[in-house]
Amino acid sequence: GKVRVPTHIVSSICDDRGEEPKYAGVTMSELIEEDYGVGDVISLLWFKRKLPKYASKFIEMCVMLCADHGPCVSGAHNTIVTSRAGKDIVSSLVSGLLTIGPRFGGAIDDAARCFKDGHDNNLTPHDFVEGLKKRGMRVPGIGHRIKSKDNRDKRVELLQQFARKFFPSTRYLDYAVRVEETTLQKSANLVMNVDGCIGALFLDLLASSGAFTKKEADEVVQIGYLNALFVVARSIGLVGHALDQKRMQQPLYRHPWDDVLYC
Ligand code: Q5B
Repeated sequence: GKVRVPTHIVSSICDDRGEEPKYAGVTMSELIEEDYGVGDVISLLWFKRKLPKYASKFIEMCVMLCADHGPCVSGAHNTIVTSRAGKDIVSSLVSGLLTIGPRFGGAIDDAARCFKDGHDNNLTPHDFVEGLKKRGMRVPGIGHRIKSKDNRDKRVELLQQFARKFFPSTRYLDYAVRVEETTLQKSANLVMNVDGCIGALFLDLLASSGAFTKKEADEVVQIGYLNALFVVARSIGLVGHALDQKRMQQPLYRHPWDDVLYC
């Protein structure tokens, strides 16, 4: 029979060989004619499937609501400083993106892993929180620098409202809310943050949308797809900050001496 030389790359999400490229089998023409949105494109290229309308709308909401959170957060700060140092858009963007991690914007995957573990093993919220504490871990998806019990994060409220209206089940979100009730007893700023809310709601989407088998849902959580949602979203804002500095011809940034404790 025919012997094929082994390929160096195996790729399964986008085929660009025909008359028009296809995302997971969907042609560019279908994308446009059938009114696909950015959420659908993310679904096709990341999950290799079209998700129900409410699910792609939820993905789009995550992108919209996480696109920016002002100039003071770690990512925007780095981007602003880099742009003011005269660097190009890509350098300014990546210097901001590199701050995304376990403390800032990159706690979504760990929040999903932890909430899944706590919920699926029937841990009480108290045992869940204390278990992480014993392991020297903070609860991922809980806590915020400026948000608190009396100054809730509107983004979290909007995502929760949407999910309660359209998701078939919100059992993981409900568990995360019970965890939040426990952490709020410790300190007023230990609220569910946007990372925690997206992590819990994505678990609900994976478990209840009917679009994923249990094995596929477990794989998404294990591989860690969800921090990438924050990365994609915040890239929009970071590019905005880089351009904003250039538009206003801001000079090289130098931090003031009087704001440094020299010791
Ligand atoms: N403590 C977020 O901390 C922050 C605790 C905790 C148990 C916790 C912290 C944290 C987990 C990671 C996470 C996503 C670093 C945050 C985001 C996007 C953003 C950002 C923006 C945007 C804030 C004071 C005391 C200490 C700690 C204890 C704090 N968190 N204990 N579990 N989770 N969370 N990150 O206020 O006894 O004094 O030692 O790591 O989910 O990034 O807008 O800014 O859109 O850009 O700096 O929203 O919560 O407080 O570190 O001084 O801690 O609270 O152990 O206890 P803070 P710290 P003790 S959303």
